[in-house]
Amino acid sequence: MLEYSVGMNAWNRGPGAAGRGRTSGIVRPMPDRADADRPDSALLVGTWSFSLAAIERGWRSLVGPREPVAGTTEDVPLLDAIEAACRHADLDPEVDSVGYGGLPDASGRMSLDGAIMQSPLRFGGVCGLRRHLHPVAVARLVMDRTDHRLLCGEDADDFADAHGLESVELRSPEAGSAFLAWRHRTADGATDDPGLRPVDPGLDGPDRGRLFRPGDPPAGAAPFGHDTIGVLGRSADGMLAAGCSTSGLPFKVPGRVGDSPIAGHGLFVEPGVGLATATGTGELISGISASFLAVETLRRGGSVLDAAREVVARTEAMGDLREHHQVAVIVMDADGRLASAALRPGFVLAVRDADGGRLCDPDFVQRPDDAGLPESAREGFAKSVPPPPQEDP
Ligand code: SD4
Repeated sequence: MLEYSVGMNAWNRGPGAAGRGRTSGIVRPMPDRADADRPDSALLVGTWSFSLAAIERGWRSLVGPREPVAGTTEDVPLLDAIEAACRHADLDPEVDSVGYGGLPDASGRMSLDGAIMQSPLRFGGVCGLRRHLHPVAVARLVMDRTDHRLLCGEDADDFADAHGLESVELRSPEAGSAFLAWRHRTADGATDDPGLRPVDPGLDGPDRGRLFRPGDPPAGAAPFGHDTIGVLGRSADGMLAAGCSTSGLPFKVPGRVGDSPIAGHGLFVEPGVGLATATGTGELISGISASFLAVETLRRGGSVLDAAREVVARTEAMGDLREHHQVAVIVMDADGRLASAALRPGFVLAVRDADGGRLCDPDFVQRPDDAGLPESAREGFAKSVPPPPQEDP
C-alpha cells in the first residue's frame, strides 16, 4: 500500500492528486495549515460544495456558545454540530438533493433518508420519511431513545410525530414542476438508461446547489443527478461522529432505499480509528459497504488516502459501471487527517476548521478522463421506472 502522511496541508499532493486527479476549477487551493496534524483540532467536513454553508452552521454548534438545537436529545456539541449542518442543508430549497427542494420519487412523493453515528453501537437511521424534513433529527431520536438502529416508512414518520417533531410538506413547488416535466418526458416509456452523473457546479453562480435541475449547467455538469450531504466531525477532545441526509435518487422507484441511512454504507464511525462517508450511486456504495471498507482499511493500518482509494478502486472493480455512476468518499482518521477520492471528476468537498471554511478537490480520481457526460445524460433524467398513471399530485 502507498504510504502517505496525509495531513490537511498535504491536500492534493501525492500521485493521486498530482498525477491522476483533476481539479474542478471551482475550488481554491488548500491553504497550508501549520497545525494540520495537531490532535486537538476540531474539524467538520462535508460532501459537495453546498455543504460549505451547512458545516459553517455546524461549526457554530461545535465551538460556539452552547445553543439548543430544536428537537435534539442530549447535549453533545459534536452531535449538535452534525445535526445542525444536515438541518441547514435540509432547509435550503436551492439544494435539490436533500430535504426541502429535493426531488421526489416516481410517484411524485418525497421520501427522505438519513442517519447519525458515533460508533457501531451508537447509531440511528431512518428511511422513507414522507412528512418530516430532518432525517438526522429523527435518526438521533432512534439512536438515543430506542434500542433499535433503523426505522422505515410511515412508522418512522409516526415515531417522529410521537416525539414531537413537526410534520411538514416536503415537496417544493419547483420539485413538483420538475416531477411533472420528468413524467411528461417519460410518459412514452422513452427512458433508455438516461441516468445522470452528479457534477458539482460550485457556489459561484445561479446553479449553486443544483445538482439535479435542468437549466444551463457548466460544461460537464449534470442537469439532473443524485447526491447527499454527508458530514464527518471531530471535536477538539477527539470525539468522532458522522451524519447523512438525502432525498435519494430523483424519481426513484417508490420504496427504494439507498446507502445513506445504513451504517457501513453511507457512513461509518469506529472510535479511535476513524470515520467515513460516501456519496453518489447508493446501489454501488452499498454493494461494497463503502464507508465500512474505508474505516476497515484504516483499522488494518492504511492511511486515509489508502482508505479513500480503496473505495473507488473497489467500486471500479465491481464492473458494469454506467456512464452516470459516481461514487465519492471522504475519510478521516482519529487524529483528524483527511483524504477523499472519487470514481470520476466532478466531486467537491467542504472543510471547516479553526482556519475557516473552504472547498477542496478530492485527493484522487480513479477515472480522471471520465469528465464528459453521455449524450443521453445531458438530455434525460435519472434512470427510473415510468410512474404509475395518476392525477398530477
Ligand atoms: C442514495 N447516495 O440514495 C444516496 C444519495 C445520493 O450521494 O445520491 N448520495 O443513493
